[in-house]
Amino acid sequence: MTERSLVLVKPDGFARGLTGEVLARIERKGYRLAALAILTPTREQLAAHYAEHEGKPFYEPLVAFMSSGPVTAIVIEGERCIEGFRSLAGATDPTKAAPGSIRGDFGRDWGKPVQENIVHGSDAPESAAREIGIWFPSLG
Ligand code: RTP
Ligand code: MG
Repeated sequence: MTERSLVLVKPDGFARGLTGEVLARIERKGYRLAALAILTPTREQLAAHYAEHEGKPFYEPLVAFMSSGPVTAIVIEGERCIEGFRSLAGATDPTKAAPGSIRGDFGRDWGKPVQENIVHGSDAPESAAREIGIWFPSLG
């Protein structure tokens, strides 16, 4: 089924100049770019985006990290692109992520209280719709 997914190049990926690399991998895979923006997330956007993690030990460091600088927000489109992008991204823990994946090729543990793992990708059609509404209200 043709889906949309919300991808973020997180502040670590943006600062390291990996936005182009992430976009190239998305395009080489055959997914289409439907929207793209560079912005520094507000606490309100992050509270909405990460509502499911509120109260967890990594929540505050995660919000601090994600608001520390610009991100690239991208809407991608394609058959099963939600699962497909998570496969391109690799495991959450960049030390465990398989080589060949974005996190496996470029991520590692920096000894910080939150995993800095370069990208975010929606994990289900419902969360994709919710997240696209947060980052691109005009597409909602
Ligand atoms: P994402 O939402 O960013 O695509 O990543 P994910 O589904 O693989 O991971 P999730 O469980 O949704 O966690 C969201 C983000 O929080 C940070 N995190 N740090 N210190 C930790 O143990 C820890 N756990 C999660 C990561 O940045 C993760 O991507
Ligand atoms: Mg997640």
